[in-house]
Amino acid sequence: MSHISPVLWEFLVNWLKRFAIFPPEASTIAPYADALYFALVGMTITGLLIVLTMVVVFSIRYSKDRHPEAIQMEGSTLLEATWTLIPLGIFLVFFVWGALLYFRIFNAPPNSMNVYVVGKQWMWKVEHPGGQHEIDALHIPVGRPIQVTLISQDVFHSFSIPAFRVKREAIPGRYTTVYFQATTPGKYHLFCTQYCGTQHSGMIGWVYVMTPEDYRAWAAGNTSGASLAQNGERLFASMGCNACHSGNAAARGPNLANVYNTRIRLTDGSTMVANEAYLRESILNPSTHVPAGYAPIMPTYQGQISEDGLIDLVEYIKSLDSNYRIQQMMNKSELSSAQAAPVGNTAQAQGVAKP
Ligand code: HEC
Ligand SMILES: [Cu+2]
Repeated sequence: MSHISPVLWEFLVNWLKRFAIFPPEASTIAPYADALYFALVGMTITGLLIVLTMVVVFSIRYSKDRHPEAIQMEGSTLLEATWTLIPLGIFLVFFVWGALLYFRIFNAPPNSMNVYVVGKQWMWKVEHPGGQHEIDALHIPVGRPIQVTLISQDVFHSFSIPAFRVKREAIPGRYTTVYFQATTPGKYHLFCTQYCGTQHSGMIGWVYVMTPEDYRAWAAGNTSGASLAQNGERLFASMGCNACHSGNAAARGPNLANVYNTRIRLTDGSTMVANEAYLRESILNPSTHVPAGYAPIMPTYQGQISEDGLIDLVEYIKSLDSNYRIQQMMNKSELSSAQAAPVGNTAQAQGVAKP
């Protein structure tokens, strides 16, 4: 590119960087998303050039001067089959490619760290299972799969981290999830990309990707004293849930230990996996799916528990599951063993990530 003036070149490079037309690739899926994007752009430009060339060439070659007498063609099956099957083949390649990428983006690996994000006019509230809370900021360790469980407290929002090539709707009344694994420590934009009211443009924040040792120091320095599960346990007692869910054989409600992520058989014979969404729904609308062998006597808690409270309860019920507890412990010890060897720079530990 040396034949371009160095000033112009510098300007172009800076413009591309500053205006974030092309944000950095900072997650494991970013290069894959970009590859698909460029292939689509490339295919579109190729199609455009083919059509343009034909328009120009044909309008010269078959102009009235050269061909005063029109020749009528009654169609050609071969031609039509060709221009149908070739694009069909091309589009199917993109369909399969896109679908594979989609599954990759939306199926978090089972060892992911969980983070809850509640969207509300006009901020992102982040809750870590360890009890760390933040607003318009998300601190995560590099190189670990992170699963974000999203919900909105009011209108539709959209959780977007361009550098990770990740975007997912935050919907009122329903959990959605998105997963990513950051590859480079640094500070990245977090946006709401769904117009959600007058101050929508202010619904922005930063994602801080930290080395495991910095992250551990941050997590230790920012606990609110109680984990989400501990808050949930308190709420469970104060709302009287344990009156029916005591775990005793005589209890009127099902035992909630080890229900998380298991397949529940319902009274109508169907089954459902007791994921976060199922647990939340069971608290708000217990009659919508009644487990087999139980009477629909649980009262609805609609309007009585905030989204934050529901997250606490869900985390508490999850913490009753031994597999989930083991996973949490493994996540923790993996982070701490990464910390054991080199002594981390504590100046970076407060979340002042490198640019
Ligand atoms: C009056 C007794 C009662 C109270 C109080 C009660 N539950 Fe329930 N709960 C039940 C019964 C009975 C079922 C199963 C039938 C149904 O879903 O309606 C159930 C089902 C559930 C389920 C689904 C479990 C599964 O195996 O599918 C969850 C989760 C749950 N309750 C959580 C709670 C929470 C959290 C509270 C407190 C905010 C609570 N319950 C309060 C009786 C109760
Ligand atoms: Cu928004």
